[in-house]
Amino acid sequence: MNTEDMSVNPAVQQMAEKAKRDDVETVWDRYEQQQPQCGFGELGICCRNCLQGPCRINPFGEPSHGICGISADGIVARNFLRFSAGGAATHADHAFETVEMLSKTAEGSVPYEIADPAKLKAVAAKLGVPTRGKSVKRLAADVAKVAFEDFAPGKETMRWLTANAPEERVNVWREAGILPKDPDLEIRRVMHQTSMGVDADYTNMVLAAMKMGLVDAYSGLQLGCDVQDIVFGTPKPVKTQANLGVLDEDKVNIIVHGHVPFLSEKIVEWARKLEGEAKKAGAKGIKIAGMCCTGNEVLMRKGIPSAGNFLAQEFAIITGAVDLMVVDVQCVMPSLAQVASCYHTKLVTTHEIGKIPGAEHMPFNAETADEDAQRIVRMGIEAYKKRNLSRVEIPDIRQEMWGGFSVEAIEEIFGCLNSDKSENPLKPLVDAITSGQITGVAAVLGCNNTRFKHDSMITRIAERLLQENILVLTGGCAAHSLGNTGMMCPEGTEKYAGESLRKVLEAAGQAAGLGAAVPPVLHIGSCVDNSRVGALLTNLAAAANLDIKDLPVAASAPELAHEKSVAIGNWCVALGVFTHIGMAPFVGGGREVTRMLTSEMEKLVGGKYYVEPDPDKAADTIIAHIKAKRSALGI
Ligand code: BF8
Ligand code: SF4
Repeated sequence: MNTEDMSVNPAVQQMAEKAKRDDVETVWDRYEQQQPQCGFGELGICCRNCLQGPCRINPFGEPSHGICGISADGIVARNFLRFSAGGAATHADHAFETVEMLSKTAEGSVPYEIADPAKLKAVAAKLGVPTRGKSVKRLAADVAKVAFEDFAPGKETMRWLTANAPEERVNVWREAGILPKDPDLEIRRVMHQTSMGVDADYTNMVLAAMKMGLVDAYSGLQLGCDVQDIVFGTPKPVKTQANLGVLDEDKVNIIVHGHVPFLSEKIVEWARKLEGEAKKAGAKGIKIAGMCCTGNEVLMRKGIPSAGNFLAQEFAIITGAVDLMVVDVQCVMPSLAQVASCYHTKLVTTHEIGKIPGAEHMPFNAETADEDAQRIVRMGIEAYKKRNLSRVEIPDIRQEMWGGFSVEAIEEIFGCLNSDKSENPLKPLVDAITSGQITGVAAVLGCNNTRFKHDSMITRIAERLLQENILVLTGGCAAHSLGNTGMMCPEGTEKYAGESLRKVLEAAGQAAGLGAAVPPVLHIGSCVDNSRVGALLTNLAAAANLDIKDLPVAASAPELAHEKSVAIGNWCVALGVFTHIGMAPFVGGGREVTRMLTSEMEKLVGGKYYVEPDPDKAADTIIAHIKAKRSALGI
């Protein structure tokens, strides 16, 4: 494949050329080896849920049913439901780990502190946990207890759900029968429901998939994000840099990659403390750069630069300048071991469920977090000594990028435009939307996927939305894409925002004392931080006295790949949001399932999926949707 067809990012293109010269196999080689990909799988009409299979349906005739008698829609819905449960399980498990950490932090048995007692109090208040007279640690223990109870049986639904979702939504979900009881029960139930000879009713299974979206959102995203903010701090605007050019030829380069920030926070801390050792080894210091969602976590709170997203991970190592890459869980390509073996790069896995043959496994324990992080940083310094300078080529491409736009930060910034400070901080944003200065709000989120030229869909859609004066929120891998283009810094406001959006962002930046315009694409963080999108929409709807489903807003995961992105998409639909995705999540072989997801759901919950692989057509439709919502409101 021509390197220009792989990515819109010139730094990745340059490294793809180097990969060819260095004779390193990359994701794009394996993509080509997989062509043509299985048509049955793509349509979602193959089943191997029992040993009589695999069964497959002929979309044009016979066989029209599996051996057990299930229909095409039944198979498609069953696969879609299991896929959604996979996503919900990853986020719920991530969040559970953060709650264990919070509980241990409260006990004082791990070397972490509560960085944000104000957030702890706010979360406690939201949950109805009494705060008065309690020490920070006592309150943290009480909040952790409520979180653990959310994973236990015996209640109508999770407290994190009722504390965060608008009451109107909770009633809609209860009515639709999709209110989840607790994550462990619901995920277990889906595995049961989708086993052979249980559910054959596609409607029942599509609704259960929506329920998985709610499990994902409230026992995964919102819970994980809240706890991480409590322990590490709620993000505030921060300026950093993006793209492979952030790697430093003169320093020990360590990349933190994966999702759960407990280890990466410690690596950042110890990299600073061990600078002296790096200098003794002949380097000018230690450079930490972030990849994927761990990258977003340390960018949002510590201003650590972004090296790249999912499809850039191999190309970072191909620079020959990465001394160590440390990973935990999710979206870590197993091929990294193979790529690292072509250079001096040390690949370290740290999680008991995320081992890779060829990588060094170094278990990370909360109790010994400091020792573990030191060991890993020192391994990076050792590896630096073996760097082969003749193999090093770092693209001279980097871009200013801002992060740190938590809901708290967004409210603080726009609240500065209020002349009466007792007004709702989002009133200026609501006013700008009502007057038409801002057409609406869209979240452009999610992964990379080899079906699309890397970052091409994400960047084009965001560019089109900004031209139409639509404020864009971003997170996950999409944030790295948009950071690289320059849409996430004040110059991006000048270059990409439509005129009336630009004026609002300039005024807000000035009022908030940022010294520059607010960027037109706001980085809300990692994928668990997508809860911030839900929270902002909830608060916007409250400030406007409307339901979320009536707001001029949309969500888009243009290059979605992971099961998590589908679980999140289901939540967006259930929230009442028009949700664009760049490809059908293996449901095309089920006509009725497709109809439910792309049309019927709207009647039930107010949101629906919209599938479109062409970025300009997708942008046209998202813009038309937002404008239609405006018309319906008479604005
Ligand atoms: O949680 S956007 S490829 S890195 S799944 Fe993965 Fe997708 Fe990237 Fe983070 Ni999110
Ligand atoms: Fe075939 Fe039914 Fe078994 Fe699936 S569950 S493999 S469709 S017999």
